[in-house]
Amino acid sequence: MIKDSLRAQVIETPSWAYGNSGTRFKVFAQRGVPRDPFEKLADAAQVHAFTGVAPQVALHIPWDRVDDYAALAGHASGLGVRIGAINSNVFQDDDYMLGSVTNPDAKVRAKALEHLLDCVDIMDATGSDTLKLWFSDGINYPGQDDLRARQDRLAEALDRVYGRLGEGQRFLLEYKLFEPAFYATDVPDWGTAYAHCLRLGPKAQVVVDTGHHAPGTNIEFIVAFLLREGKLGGFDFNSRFYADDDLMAGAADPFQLFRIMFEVIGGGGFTEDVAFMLDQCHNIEPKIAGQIRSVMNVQEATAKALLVDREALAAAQAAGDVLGANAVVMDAYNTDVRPLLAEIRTEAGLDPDPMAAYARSGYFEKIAEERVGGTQAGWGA
Ligand code: LRH
Ligand code: MN
Ligand code: MN
Repeated sequence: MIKDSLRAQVIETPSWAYGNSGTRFKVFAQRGVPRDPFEKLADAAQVHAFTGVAPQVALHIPWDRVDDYAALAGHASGLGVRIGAINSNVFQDDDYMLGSVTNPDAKVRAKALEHLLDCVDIMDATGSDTLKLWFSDGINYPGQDDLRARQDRLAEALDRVYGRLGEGQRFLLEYKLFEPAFYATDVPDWGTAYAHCLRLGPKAQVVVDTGHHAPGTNIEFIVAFLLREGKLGGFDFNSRFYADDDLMAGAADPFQLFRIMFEVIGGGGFTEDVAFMLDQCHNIEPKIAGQIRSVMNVQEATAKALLVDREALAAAQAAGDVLGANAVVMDAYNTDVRPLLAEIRTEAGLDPDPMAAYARSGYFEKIAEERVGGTQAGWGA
C-alpha cells in the first residue's frame, strides 16, 4: 500500500547541513547555527519532529568530533533521532595534498587508513551501521602519479577497512567525477566504485551522490543497474545545475528525482538497505527549513513513483505501446501528491504543512537568540 511505504520511508539528514556553509569564495554566517554536534542533532530533531520521516542523522568526522560518541548517540536518542552514516574525511589535512589512501607516501596512506578505522570505532560506539567513504584523491596533471599504482593503493586501503567491519556493518563507496582533482580522480564514477565493491563482497556497496555526475548522465540507469546487482547502498541526494552544487534535493529537477525513485521502487530497493541520505548545504537559505523542504521533495518524488500503475505499464511495454507506457509514467508524475502526504501527516498526528508548522514553532527565533558564534559546516573550520 502506497501509504504504508511512505510512512516507512527514512530520510537521513546530514549534520553538516545545519552549520554555516558557502563556496570557496565566501561562507555566509547565519543566525542561530549550532555551536557543536549536540546542537546539530537538536536541529535535525526538528526536521524529524515536523516531517516524521527523518529520524537519522549522518555525522562527518572530524567535523563532528566529540570526546564521547556513546554520549552523543544517547543525546540523539533523547531527542528522538539516531545516528546514521559515519562519513569519513581524509580531505582536509595538509598531508593529503597529493591524496590520502592513494598518496605515493606510505606514511600519509597509513594516517588516512587509521582515520578510516577510527570511523569504524565510532560506528561501534554510536550504533551506526554504515560508513561512507569519499576520497578526494586524484591528480591534476598527466604523469603526476601512476594511475594504476593509485588503484592498487586504494584497493589495499579498502581491503583493510572491509576487514575491520563488524557484523551488520557496511561501507558505501562514493564516487565523484571531478573536484578537487581535475585531471584524473581515483574513484570518478560508479563503474570504478562498483568494481572495488564487487571484489570485496556484500558489505561493500556504492553510494550515488546525485551531484557527482557529468551533465546529461542518466542517473536512473546507474540506479537500476546497481540495484540489479545488489550494489546500491544508498543516495546522497541534492540538486545540481552545474556540478556538485549541493542544493536542495529535487529543487532544479524534481522530474529526475522522480525518475530515480521510480527505478528504486521498480528494482525492489525501497527497503532499509538503500539509504536515502541528503548531502546538502544551505548557503543562502535557512538551514532547518531547507532540510524540511528537501525531505518533503524526496517524499513527493517517492509518492509519485509509488503511484505508477505498474500493471498498466507492464502491459503497455509488452504490447510495444511506446506512447502508452510513457503516459503511464507521466500520469503518475503529473499527479499532485501533496494532499496524500498531508493526509498521512495528519493521521500520524503531525501538522499537514511542516514548513508552516516549523515557522510557527518559534524554534528559529529561540536558537537565533540563544546561540552566538555558530560553527561552519566543515570547510575551512
Ligand atoms: C563530496 C561529498 C562527500 C563528502 C560531502 C561533504 O563532494 O559529497 O559525500 O563527505 O561531500
Ligand atoms: Mn556526497
Ligand atoms: Mn558532493
